[in-house]
Amino acid sequence: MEYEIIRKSRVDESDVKPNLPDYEKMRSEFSWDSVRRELDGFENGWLNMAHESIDRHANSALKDKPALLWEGKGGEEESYTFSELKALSNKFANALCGMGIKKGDRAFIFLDRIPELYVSLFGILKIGAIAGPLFSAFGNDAVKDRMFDSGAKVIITNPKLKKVVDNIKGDLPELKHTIVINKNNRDDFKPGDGETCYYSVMENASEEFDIVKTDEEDLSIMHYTSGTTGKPKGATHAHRAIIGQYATAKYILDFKQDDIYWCTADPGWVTGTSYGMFGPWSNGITQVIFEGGFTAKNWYGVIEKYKATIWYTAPTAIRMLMKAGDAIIKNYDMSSLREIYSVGEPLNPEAVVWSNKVFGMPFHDTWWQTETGCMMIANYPSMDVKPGSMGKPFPGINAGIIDDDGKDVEDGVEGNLAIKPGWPSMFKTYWKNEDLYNSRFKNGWYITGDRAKRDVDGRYTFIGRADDVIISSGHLIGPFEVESVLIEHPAVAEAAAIGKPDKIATEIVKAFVALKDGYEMSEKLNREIAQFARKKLSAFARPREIEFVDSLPKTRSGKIMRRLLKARELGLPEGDTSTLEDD
Ligand code: 6R9
Repeated sequence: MEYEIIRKSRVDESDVKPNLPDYEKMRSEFSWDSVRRELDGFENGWLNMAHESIDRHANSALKDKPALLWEGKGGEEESYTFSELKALSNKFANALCGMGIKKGDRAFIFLDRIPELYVSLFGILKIGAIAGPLFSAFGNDAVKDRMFDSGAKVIITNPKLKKVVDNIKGDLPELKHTIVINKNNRDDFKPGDGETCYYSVMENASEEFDIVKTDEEDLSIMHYTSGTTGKPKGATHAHRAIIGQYATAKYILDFKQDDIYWCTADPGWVTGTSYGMFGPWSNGITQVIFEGGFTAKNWYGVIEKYKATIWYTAPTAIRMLMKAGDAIIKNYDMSSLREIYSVGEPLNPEAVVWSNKVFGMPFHDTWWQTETGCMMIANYPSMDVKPGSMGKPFPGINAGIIDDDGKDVEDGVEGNLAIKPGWPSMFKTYWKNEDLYNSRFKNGWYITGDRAKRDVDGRYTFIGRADDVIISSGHLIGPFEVESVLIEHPAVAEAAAIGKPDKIATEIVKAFVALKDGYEMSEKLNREIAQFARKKLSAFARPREIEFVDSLPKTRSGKIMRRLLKARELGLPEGDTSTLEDD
């Protein structure tokens, strides 16, 4: 189905001038070297992500500007300026040094979204150690695998989550220190063997610290990403990542100094660090951190209360907001919003059209990966939005669509989405897995593992993960195309499509569908949805089977786990499920 292009107000008619007013012009003039010059590293002769994000502003006129506005699960509120974050992260850096943690050591963070998570992470970067943020919802095995693989020396956690650490520390010979943040009950923690009370060490630590003069190639942060098989792998970044994060946040998220930004992602997911810490803070922006969970009321409440101007979220959440209905939005004042963005999964065109209707602005889709470190393809505030399109490559990024031999394909033809190496945020390695890292490069391209096509106007359309693509009667079908049609049906909240082996067609499309509140699963509704899809999809792409489910299996970053649905359907081993959301 063709969606109408959403016309953005012309640059010269709006009161807020976009940082990237003219895409083509910017593309022709862009240089990463000039971006470097906007940061301190160029002059310093060393580059450190914590310096660029925090200290650079703490040493400037922005020192008393709030960097972090925190709202806790129980409605508690705290606010930290750039100079406060500098002093606290300096203290934590001193505390780590006191414990013998050194440059290159791995330090993991296993916490809810509390301010101390951010303080710890910047403290780790300041001593040149490598930060490994984990989702607080991880269980024993997920934490153990990551800590073991990375050989982490220290973990920072809270009294509740420490139980997980206690369960697994016998299997972690390299783990020497557990730092416990007993935020809600500061006097009530008696450290055991190898344990340190965060508040005691912080109290005694100095606020002065000389940041370790890291080279831009020194390692800074690692995120474990799940593959289809085997254990998750540690995609590890260097300090140079900040250059890409700073530039993309400036030109895509389009920050202005008085913006209030809210990124809904947890730092266990790369979005929660690249754009929940480094992107906004390297630009000196105030951001809201909301510890609480998702409900439509909570989220609209955060936007209203903090008068958020820029909002970065993910399709799963957007679909849940759509499911909650339009009426509830009228109870909140959303007028502060200026631009809204999405990442993590294909953004259904329906969701873009919906946002334009209810918020008066379309979600801007952005495409990138843990490995790319920063946004690669995006919709820009100055550009019209074509629902269903991921947008155009960031100036300074060369993207391509190539066939399996590594050759360019023509516009409009599906192929492998690839990026020319050399951008500053490109990952440096998979931890202790150089072969796998090398296998991601071919013919001078980094192969993303996603399939896509470039339209004649230079916009990219997502087809699917190469692993998820369905082959039916010789045709390649992207699950996203099928799913997007299904969710246009009024009863459908979310959908996932997989290929089910078939003697004649190789595979047929099977869809799993979760219904919106107020709809009952029935044979009749099943047939109705099948008919609805049949009208809008080609004969190969229409789902031959539709199964109703209460919800779809997703990762903690909200990605539908199609491979898990497929494994379950076929009775095959489920593979790595450590990121499966189970609440
Ligand atoms: C940032 C992040 C990366 C994979 C990526 C792709 C999917 C991300 C997308 C998208 C369609 C978008 N993905 N953004 N698919 N449209 N705008 O999500 O990193 O967790 O490593 O996942 O997510 O399949 O390859 P990560």
